[in-house]
Amino acid sequence: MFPYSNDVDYQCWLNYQRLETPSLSDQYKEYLKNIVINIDGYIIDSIKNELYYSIKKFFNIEAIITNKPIKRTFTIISKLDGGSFFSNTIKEEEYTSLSEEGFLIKKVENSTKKFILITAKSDEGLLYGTYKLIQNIQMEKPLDQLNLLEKPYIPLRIINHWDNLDGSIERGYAGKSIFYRNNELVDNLDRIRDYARLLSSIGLNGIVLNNVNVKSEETKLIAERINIVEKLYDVFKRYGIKIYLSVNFASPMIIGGLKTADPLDKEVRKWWKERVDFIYNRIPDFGGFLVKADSEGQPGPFTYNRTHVDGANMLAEALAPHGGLLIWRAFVYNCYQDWRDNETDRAKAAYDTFMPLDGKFLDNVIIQIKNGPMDFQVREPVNPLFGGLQKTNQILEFQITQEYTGQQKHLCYLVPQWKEVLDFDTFLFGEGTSVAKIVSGSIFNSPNFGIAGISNIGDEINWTGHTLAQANLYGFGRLAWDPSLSGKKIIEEWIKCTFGNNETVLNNLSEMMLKSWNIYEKYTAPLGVGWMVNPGHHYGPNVDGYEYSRWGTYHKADHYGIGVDRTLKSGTGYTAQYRQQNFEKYEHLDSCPDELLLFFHHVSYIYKLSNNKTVLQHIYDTHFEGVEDVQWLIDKWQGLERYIDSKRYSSVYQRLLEQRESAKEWRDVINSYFYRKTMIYDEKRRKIY
Ligand code: GCV
Repeated sequence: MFPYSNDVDYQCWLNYQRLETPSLSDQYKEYLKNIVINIDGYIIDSIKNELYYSIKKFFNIEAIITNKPIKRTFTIISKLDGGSFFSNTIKEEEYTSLSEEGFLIKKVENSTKKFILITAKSDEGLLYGTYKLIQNIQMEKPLDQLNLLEKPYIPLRIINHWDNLDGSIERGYAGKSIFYRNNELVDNLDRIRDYARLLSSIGLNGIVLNNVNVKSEETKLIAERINIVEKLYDVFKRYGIKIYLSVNFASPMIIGGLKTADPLDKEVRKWWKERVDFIYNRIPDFGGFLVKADSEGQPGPFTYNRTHVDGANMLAEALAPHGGLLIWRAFVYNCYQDWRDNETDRAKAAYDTFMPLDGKFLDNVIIQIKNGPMDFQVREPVNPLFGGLQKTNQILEFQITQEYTGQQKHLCYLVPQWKEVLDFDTFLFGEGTSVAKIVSGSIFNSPNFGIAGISNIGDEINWTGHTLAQANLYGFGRLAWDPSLSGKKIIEEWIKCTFGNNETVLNNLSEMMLKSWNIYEKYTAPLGVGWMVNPGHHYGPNVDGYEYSRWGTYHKADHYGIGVDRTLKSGTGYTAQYRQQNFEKYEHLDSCPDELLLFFHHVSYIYKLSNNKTVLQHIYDTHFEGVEDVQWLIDKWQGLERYIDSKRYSSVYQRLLEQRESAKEWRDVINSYFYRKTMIYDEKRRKIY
């Protein structure tokens, strides 16, 4: 029986603490003593285990699980078609509005019995409903209000792992892989099972098991090392999570002995078909492939003068008979490109590559698009492919792992950033075509749309290194399920389930979390310009550190001004990739939002922002404020010392101290760089090092 470790930090939001209100605890307990489950299956077994375990932890009782009620009061988990006994308690409209993965939770009372009902059309729906009921208990929601109908807004909700078989994780900041060690699967799979529990408790339904940069050992996962995948499949399927693999486009050459990987070559096509048949023979519910092609050294169809359509469709054809999906990343750019002509612009690459291909991909191909046009910077505009593509399935890709946002040493709750992306109006089909709406697939009438997040977990006992970074994993799942949830609502849920229902903790911590992205932004690269990090590992300040800057600094700072002119009028023309309303907004200085000013425009340091401050004074001020704000975070956290167990308290505290030192370094490096460039004093005459 789980969990693999009893450490409270390990349990994350599933730590099932005793309720603080005894009367409510008694009410719930009455219903949960007898659990009625009248169906079988491996997902159903997971439901039974989770209920049994949580009830034991919440109430210190052993629930009796039966297939018929043995008491007058009970909780029943049953499919919608599960018999007449409760069917007249469900209204017609409830029945029709439940989707395949949705669920209904109700409290029912009549003269002979009282029960909580969890019902759904699928086992997955029942599992999600079970976690919801458990969450309601943990959040001490009154039992009387128990009447919930939920369904996910976005069909594909996938976590991506950049784990390698040797146990390393690309851009991982919380230890090694929980899956692999020394080119083998780890021996004990219990921790992986607990990870599956965490993922399905927030409604995720897919996982990519290996890094998109696929090296030779990982290439064998679709051949002689398939047993590793099979074992992982056996864990994840029990939690309704489909598995996907990243594949190397040159696999036919690396492991197939062919002389080419040309997607139009007959032998290559046959080879992939046989590989896919082989996989489905072993893993009947296999989700499909994820491919990074022609990007950062990965092979792709360009080698053979073929297009991304040729490459993606070839793989999709092999997967289609099995219902598999081919997810192809739009993160395609030439990192060696010479941008001195002022038109060449990395930000334009994804749109330039994929827009001409719109409508040419097969139905089971999905283009996975990073939230911004560059690479997960602290602030970027929304990728214009959202709002561009009209006839192509799309997945939105977020980075949960904090590569550019403090590497889980800094506190940076990313949900507010993701919300801005999801709420962004692309104007694709007129006003109101938000990114969330696009990736829900509803306007395209297709289930092959979704959201993906690069995982932030590793084998550190608390999964994410920084305890508070658990909230990013939690928030990613919750937003994927329901993008209309606010950052505040999500963080409050997370705090209650992770730390309990104490008011002071809830207030202080939610304020800290909600401000943290903004604080991080203040002391790092200003006004949306991005980068300014050390090359390679991407931690800490380095104003000219962009690794592909052989053609000049990325931010184009000189003595007079800073920023990248991406306007149509005088710059790279990137602004023209947006629909008219957004084009107008970004093209013109007076309408461009301050926070993205330097992403879109090159301006003088004395250019005035909307608050009447000059760009330079803004840089100075925000960098001083950023450090002060980190001190504020520390003070707030110190105010919680007596409410939080010492282990979690002190590990977060240590990281906040590290954040303060790093923020000071950022402040000093950035401010002195711009002071030396401009020789313009800080108006407040603060000391600039
Ligand atoms: C997996 C960025 C990261 C790389 C990552 C790449 C990608 O460039 O620095 O580590 O590679 O994005 O998303 O493919």
